[in-house]
Amino acid sequence: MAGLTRRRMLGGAAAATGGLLSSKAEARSPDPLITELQDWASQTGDGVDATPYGLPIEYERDVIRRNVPWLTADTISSVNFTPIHALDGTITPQGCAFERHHSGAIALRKQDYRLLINGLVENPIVLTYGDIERFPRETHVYFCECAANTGMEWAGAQLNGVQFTHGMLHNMEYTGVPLRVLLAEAGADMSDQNWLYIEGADASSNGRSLPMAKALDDCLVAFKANGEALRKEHGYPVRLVVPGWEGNLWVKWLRRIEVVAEAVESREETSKYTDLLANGTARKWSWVMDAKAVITSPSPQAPIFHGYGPLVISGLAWSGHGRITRVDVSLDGGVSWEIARLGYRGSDKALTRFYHDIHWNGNEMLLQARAIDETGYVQPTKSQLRAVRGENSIYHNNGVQTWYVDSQGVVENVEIT
Ligand SMILES: Nc1nc2c(c(=O)[nH]1)N[C@H]1C(S)=C(S)[C@@H](COP(=O)(O)O)O[C@H]1N2
Ligand SMILES: [Mo]
Repeated sequence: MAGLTRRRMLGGAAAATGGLLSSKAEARSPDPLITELQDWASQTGDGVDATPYGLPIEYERDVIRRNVPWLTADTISSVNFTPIHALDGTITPQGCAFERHHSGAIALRKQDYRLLINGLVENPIVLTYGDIERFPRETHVYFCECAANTGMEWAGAQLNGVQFTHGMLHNMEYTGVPLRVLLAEAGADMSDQNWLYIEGADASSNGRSLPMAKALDDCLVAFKANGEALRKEHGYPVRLVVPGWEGNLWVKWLRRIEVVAEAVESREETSKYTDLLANGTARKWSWVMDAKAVITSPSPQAPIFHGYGPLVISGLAWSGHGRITRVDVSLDGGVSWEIARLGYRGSDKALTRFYHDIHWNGNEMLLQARAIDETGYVQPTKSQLRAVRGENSIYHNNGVQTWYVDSQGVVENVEIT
């Protein structure tokens, strides 16, 4: 892509809109949508009793979770993906936030809900849903990323859509009780070397060991997401929120917390969710999701339909280590980089939206984004990652993603070697 030229408009977005877009509008007139009376203005609309709980308008019916049928043997122990190519801002609506279950999503009534805290505690306790609502609560926005997100891309470009390459990701505003408050209620031995073994009420239980320090730091026993009850598929009525750490630790339908002196080394932290390295040994306890950014539009499912001129490049960035401080965007496959504009200041362990406004003249592009977090960590390229991790991995792929844009605006998942 050496001959690739890039033209940035000096006047920025305002100049771009004033010039090219308004002249196009003139060419379209007279426009019946402006000059003629339309049905929706000559008839009345739906009454307020038509939709007691709303769904997106039918014209948005493509903005849905999708699964990849060949990935798993059945849909019970499987995953679907958030349509991040079609969303903007940072909050993921629960209705299209990815689901990952090991034994299906269970229906558990609030009145049947119990949380047992036992093990190395002075008073083992059983809490009802109503009990949990009576402890002091907090509200925070956090991203949740499955460790397997982008996992299929270790072997090279595989899936042609950011929904599938990066959509095991959601970002919600959670309301819940800090885990440390409930541990104090049970009189837990909070020594630093202790662990918690956390289980869900579903058949898989998804048991995981959590170090005491993380439990005391920022984990939440959450019962609301984006202001409303958790959806069944996200763990109704109560789930654990483990900010910045791999999604597998975010135990849904939270049933039991046992304070233990040693990690349990369950299936989900030995046979699964460990990283097989080039030398044949496996790395365990790789909990934190390292900084990562991806361009959500344009992307294979969101090609450039509007032709040449102003183009908004947009995407998401996040880090399990804290705030995103900068996102760089490249149009030429990483040869040169420009600093993107952040939607608003990055917040701790939550998705950050970025924008990069360009004037596109039909040149082919190799689009990339890379994230930098508050620790100074810079998101690696896929080759840098493979040099350290080998090629046997499934989890924790945070390499820089490349989209090839052709002169027609069609976008494809590619990899630069
Ligand atoms: N009880 C229980 N908790 C669970 C799981 C599960 O199967 N059962 N799946 C885990 C995995 S692997 C991930 S990535 C997240 C996904 O959360 P979500 O379904 O709300 O997106 O939940 C985790 N918590
Ligand atoms: Mo996961």
